[in-house]
Amino acid sequence: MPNISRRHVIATALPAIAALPLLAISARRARAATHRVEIKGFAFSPASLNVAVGDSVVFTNRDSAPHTATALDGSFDTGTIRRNKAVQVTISAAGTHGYRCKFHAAMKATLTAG
Ligand SMILES: [Cu+2]
Repeated sequence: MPNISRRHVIATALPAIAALPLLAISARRARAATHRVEIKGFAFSPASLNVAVGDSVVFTNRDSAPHTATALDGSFDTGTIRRNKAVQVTISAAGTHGYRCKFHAAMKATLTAG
Protein backbone atom coordinates (compact mmCIF):
# COMPACT_ATOMS: atom_id res chain seq x y z
CA MET A 1 0.00 0.00 0.00
CA PRO A 2 1.48 3.39 -0.91
CA ASN A 3 2.46 5.66 1.92
CA ILE A 4 0.46 8.86 1.36
CA SER A 5 1.75 11.63 3.58
CA ARG A 6 -0.62 13.69 5.70
CA ARG A 7 0.53 16.86 3.95
CA HIS A 8 -0.43 15.38 0.60
CA VAL A 9 -3.95 14.55 1.82
CA ILE A 10 -4.50 18.09 3.14
CA ALA A 11 -3.16 19.68 -0.04
CA THR A 12 -5.56 17.57 -2.09
CA ALA A 13 -8.63 18.15 0.09
CA LEU A 14 -8.28 21.90 0.66
CA PRO A 15 -9.14 23.17 -2.84
CA ALA A 16 -12.24 20.96 -2.90
CA ILE A 17 -13.42 22.28 0.48
CA ALA A 18 -12.71 25.89 -0.58
CA ALA A 19 -14.80 25.40 -3.73
CA LEU A 20 -17.92 24.24 -1.87
CA PRO A 21 -19.46 27.66 -1.08
CA LEU A 22 -18.79 28.70 -4.68
CA LEU A 23 -20.65 25.65 -5.95
CA ALA A 24 -23.62 26.44 -3.72
CA ILE A 25 -23.82 29.99 -5.10
CA SER A 26 -23.62 28.89 -8.72
CA ALA A 27 -26.28 26.22 -8.14
CA ARG A 28 -28.61 28.88 -6.74
CA ARG A 29 -27.99 31.18 -9.70
CA ALA A 30 -28.45 28.36 -12.18
CA ARG A 31 -31.95 27.80 -10.86
CA ALA A 32 -33.21 31.26 -11.94
CA ALA A 33 -33.81 30.89 -15.65
CA THR A 34 -34.78 33.40 -18.30
CA HIS A 35 -37.69 32.51 -20.57
CA ARG A 36 -38.78 34.22 -23.76
CA VAL A 37 -42.23 35.09 -25.04
CA GLU A 38 -42.65 36.56 -28.52
CA ILE A 39 -45.58 38.80 -29.30
CA LYS A 40 -46.42 38.46 -32.97
CA GLY A 41 -49.62 38.74 -34.98
CA PHE A 42 -51.47 39.96 -31.88
CA ALA A 43 -50.69 36.76 -29.99
CA PHE A 44 -48.32 35.63 -27.23
CA SER A 45 -46.08 32.70 -28.13
CA PRO A 46 -45.99 30.37 -26.34
CA ALA A 47 -49.52 31.00 -25.08
CA SER A 48 -48.82 28.85 -22.05
CA LEU A 49 -45.52 28.89 -20.18
CA ASN A 50 -44.26 27.15 -17.04
CA VAL A 51 -41.55 28.85 -15.01
CA ALA A 52 -40.08 28.61 -11.53
CA VAL A 53 -40.66 31.33 -8.95
CA GLY A 54 -37.74 33.74 -9.31
CA ASP A 55 -37.33 33.15 -13.03
CA SER A 56 -37.44 36.00 -15.53
CA VAL A 57 -39.51 36.30 -18.66
CA VAL A 58 -38.49 38.52 -21.56
CA PHE A 59 -41.41 39.67 -23.70
CA THR A 60 -40.44 40.84 -27.19
CA ASN A 61 -42.91 42.67 -29.40
CA ARG A 62 -42.56 41.75 -33.08
CA ASP A 63 -45.68 43.68 -34.13
CA SER A 64 -45.80 47.29 -35.23
CA ALA A 65 -48.61 47.90 -32.73
CA PRO A 66 -47.63 48.43 -29.09
CA HIS A 67 -48.58 45.69 -26.61
CA THR A 68 -48.35 44.89 -22.92
CA ALA A 69 -48.16 41.67 -20.93
CA THR A 70 -50.27 42.46 -17.90
CA ALA A 71 -51.10 39.84 -15.27
CA LEU A 72 -54.77 39.78 -14.31
CA ASP A 73 -53.76 39.31 -10.66
CA GLY A 74 -51.30 42.21 -10.79
CA SER A 75 -48.27 39.99 -10.19
CA PHE A 76 -46.39 41.39 -13.21
CA ASP A 77 -46.80 44.03 -15.88
CA THR A 78 -44.42 44.89 -18.68
CA GLY A 79 -46.00 48.26 -19.39
CA THR A 80 -46.09 49.29 -23.03
CA ILE A 81 -43.70 47.38 -25.28
CA ARG A 82 -43.09 49.08 -28.59
CA ARG A 83 -42.15 47.44 -31.89
CA ASN A 84 -39.01 45.29 -31.66
CA LYS A 85 -38.52 46.20 -28.02
CA ALA A 86 -38.22 43.75 -25.16
CA VAL A 87 -39.19 44.05 -21.51
CA GLN A 88 -38.05 41.64 -18.81
CA VAL A 89 -40.08 40.86 -15.72
CA THR A 90 -39.26 38.66 -12.74
CA ILE A 91 -41.95 36.23 -11.65
CA SER A 92 -42.07 36.28 -7.86
CA ALA A 93 -45.53 34.88 -7.14
CA ALA A 94 -46.37 31.18 -7.39
CA GLY A 95 -49.52 30.06 -9.15
CA THR A 96 -51.22 30.31 -12.51
CA HIS A 97 -51.26 33.87 -13.76
CA GLY A 98 -53.51 34.73 -16.66
CA TYR A 99 -52.27 37.78 -18.49
CA ARG A 100 -53.37 39.93 -21.38
CA CYS A 101 -52.52 42.94 -23.43
CA LYS A 102 -54.07 46.10 -22.01
CA PHE A 103 -54.71 47.44 -25.51
CA HIS A 104 -56.08 44.31 -27.18
CA ALA A 105 -58.57 42.34 -25.08
CA ALA A 106 -58.36 39.27 -27.31
CA MET A 107 -54.67 38.78 -26.53
CA LYS A 108 -54.61 36.33 -23.63
CA ALA A 109 -52.05 33.86 -22.33
CA THR A 110 -51.10 31.98 -19.18
CA LEU A 111 -47.95 31.82 -17.12
CA THR A 112 -47.64 29.22 -14.39
CA ALA A 113 -45.00 29.62 -11.71
CA GLY A 114 -44.23 26.72 -9.38
CU1 LIG B 1 -51.67 44.43 -27.72
